[in-house]
Amino acid sequence: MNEKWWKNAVVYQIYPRSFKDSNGDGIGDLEGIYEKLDYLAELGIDVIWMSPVYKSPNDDNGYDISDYQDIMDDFGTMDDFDRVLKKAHSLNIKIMMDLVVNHTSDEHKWFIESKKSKDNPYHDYYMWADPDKNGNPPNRWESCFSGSAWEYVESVGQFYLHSFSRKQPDLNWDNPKVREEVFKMMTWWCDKGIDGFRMDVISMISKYPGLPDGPENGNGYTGNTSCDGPNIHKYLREMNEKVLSKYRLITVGECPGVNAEQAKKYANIDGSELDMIFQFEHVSGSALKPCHHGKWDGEAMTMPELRANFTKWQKDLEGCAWNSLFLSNHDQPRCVSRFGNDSEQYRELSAKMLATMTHFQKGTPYVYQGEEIGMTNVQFPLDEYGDIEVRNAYQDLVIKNKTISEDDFRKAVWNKSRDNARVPMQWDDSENAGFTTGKPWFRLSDRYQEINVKKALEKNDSVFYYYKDLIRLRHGEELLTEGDYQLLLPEDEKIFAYLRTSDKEQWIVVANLSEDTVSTEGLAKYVSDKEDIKITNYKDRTGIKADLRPYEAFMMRIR
Ligand code: TEU
Ligand code: CA
Repeated sequence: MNEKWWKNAVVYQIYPRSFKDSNGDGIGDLEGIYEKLDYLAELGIDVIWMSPVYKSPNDDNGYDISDYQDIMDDFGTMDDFDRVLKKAHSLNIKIMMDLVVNHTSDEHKWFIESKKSKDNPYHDYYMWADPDKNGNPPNRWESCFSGSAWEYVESVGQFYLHSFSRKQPDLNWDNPKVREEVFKMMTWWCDKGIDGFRMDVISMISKYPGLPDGPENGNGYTGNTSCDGPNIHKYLREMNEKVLSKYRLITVGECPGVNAEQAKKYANIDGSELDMIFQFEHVSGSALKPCHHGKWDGEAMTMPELRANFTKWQKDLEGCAWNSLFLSNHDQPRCVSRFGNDSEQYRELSAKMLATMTHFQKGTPYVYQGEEIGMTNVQFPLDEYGDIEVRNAYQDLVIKNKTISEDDFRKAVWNKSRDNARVPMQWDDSENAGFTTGKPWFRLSDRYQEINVKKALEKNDSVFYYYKDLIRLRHGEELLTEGDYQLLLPEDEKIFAYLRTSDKEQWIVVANLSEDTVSTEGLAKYVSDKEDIKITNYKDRTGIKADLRPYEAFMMRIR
């Protein structure tokens, strides 16, 4: 297996809490994942990115870890994890763990010690700061979950930094002991046989000395004050040298606040840091209809903006770094609702179209649980949303500062909340969509009788089988891994078309991101007598010429 095996791999993200419950407590668990590994093998994916299953008080659904080397009771035991790992490997599926080391839970033993006193040996494991002369925090930093990023602790007379919830204190990566503890823990997991790490907000681990303020209306990611700090590459190179380079892993850094130029370092093809990163420009909304209240209002990028952003990352990283390709994850609304059309008429067509335009770019594609069956956003009553990001934003924006009405906030939550992705997986049309025999921890979508795995497996032109084809093509075609990317029709308002070219062949990918029928005359010069259709979401498509119908997409060999 070549050392960069992940270049033609497809990764499937599991959010364990919402994937499959095996014991009727309404919460997804490791045994549930074990039960569904054959389903994932059928889909053809190569790697599972498993969102955190470690011990955690669940303030941020497991992204607040209190013991990195033990399993949260809700999810089962370490034996359960070992069984999942063993069966996954027997099915030639690798496991990528979620590494959350920008912060721990405040219930981690390190923090319990750290907050005891200034001279406790663990005190400098975290980011503490003295109050200013008026007793206020050292800067204006905001938490990504609303409010100040600083919490005062009487016992030490200092504030500690929490870029996220107050139960998620930021680790002090400038302390070599912290780095040593993290690398030791990573090694322990690698020696167990896991195959990689997705690194949570890894671009935030190096803070600027003196903790300078970002722009006036900053929040946890704004400016460089909390992202892409001065020692980030030193620490990632150290991690690579002491851990990553010793194993055959796949690594992806979650990098809010990192642009394409900066990404070249994080995802450098020289293998000195990480294999790839998640960038967030394409899911940060339209510059034409921007957000005014954190993430909550604003609109998705227009198609021209989206196409320009994808193309920028394709061209900028070409030859020097590697892209991840994603439209969904556990923090984002469902892509078919956000970028496609989740009506009964167009949901499947647009889900397939979005997957086509994404999967055939140059990079490693990521599929989020439920995306492969076209799961959609939901619209629940506001009090059913439990995610800390929503709860805190509601208090901050609606109750405290009254900058957005409850009605507008509800609509914003329906469009943009992370909960859209955390609605339980829809396995069949039985009660609770076959997710649990108990009371589900979070409400099911009202559409699970229409949208579920059982139905998808019984329908030979379902979104599931389309994804299975995409993955088969990704595996089988060297051109999709290494071929050059070239955007076509840069000015077109509705068509996203690009070429993938190797020295032997040339393929064209065409997607109509609109509900309109549009002409392909702009592609006339690519019509060839060698047209060989590879995949299409309309069965009767045979060549480039015919108009594109609503949400039509295809990929074709043209040379
Ligand atoms: O997310 C960081 C991050 O960028 C998210 O805050 C995301 O941009 C935002 O929620 C979108 O509204 C990581 C994890 O993926 C997220 O689940 C955790 O809550 C967060 O870090 C803290 O660990
Ligand atoms: Ca369970």
